[in-house]
Amino acid sequence: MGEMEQYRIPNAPASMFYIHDFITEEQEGTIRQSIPANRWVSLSHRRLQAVPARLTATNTLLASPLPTWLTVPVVTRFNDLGIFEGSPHGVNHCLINEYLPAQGIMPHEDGGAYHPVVATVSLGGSIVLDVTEKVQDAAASNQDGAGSWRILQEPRSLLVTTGAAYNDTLHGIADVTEDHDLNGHTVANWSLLGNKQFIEDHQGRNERTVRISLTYRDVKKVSRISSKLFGKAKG
Ligand SMILES: O=C(O)CCC(=O)C(=O)O
Repeated sequence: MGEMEQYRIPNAPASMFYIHDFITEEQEGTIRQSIPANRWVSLSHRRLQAVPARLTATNTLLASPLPTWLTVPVVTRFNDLGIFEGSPHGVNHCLINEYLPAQGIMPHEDGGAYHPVVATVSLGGSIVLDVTEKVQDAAASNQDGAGSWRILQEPRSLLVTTGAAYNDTLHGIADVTEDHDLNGHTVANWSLLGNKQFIEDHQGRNERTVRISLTYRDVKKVSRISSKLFGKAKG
């Protein structure tokens, strides 16, 4: 991942990387139009689709290739940058989340079902991801004293989370209509943003609009059964 070093977020847990304008507006539009309208699963606070499928109860992926609109150009560029270098299968799964204003996701970790690299491409509006150190002391009932960082994810950007950032932190998105107090002191990836002027012009505020995230991962446990059943096995 040598080329990635320039994108490392300096004030965040090791190792998080941020690339603004990872895809073009045209590519963003093409991906948004390709998301199937009839595959959304609605949760109480957002809707999502798992591609190619949800994991089974034993966190196994029934193998099936990702559609081209999810892999070109995004996964091709991951490969050029070595983002999933050393992962067992490379990218084999993508979770698509859609957030309306005032929708978010509770602090959580992605856990052991995946190789510890997650690469998130953002489409639509900007959003703040809150990253918090996991409290190690089992007796502690809250996150008091834990380190926390705010990552601003702009449209068309890429955020890569790996290493200790993957293993030792929780991430979540507040269910607000506006993120505020955004500046060089409060946003860990401020120096890497594509358009900090926009935030400055809005007095450090980001008004939420519809945002879609594509979170690419490598699921560790893969079953080839579905590929064989549907005649897609490559050997
Ligand atoms: O939408 C995002 O950027 C975060 C998604 C997420 O945390 C997840 O899918 O586990």
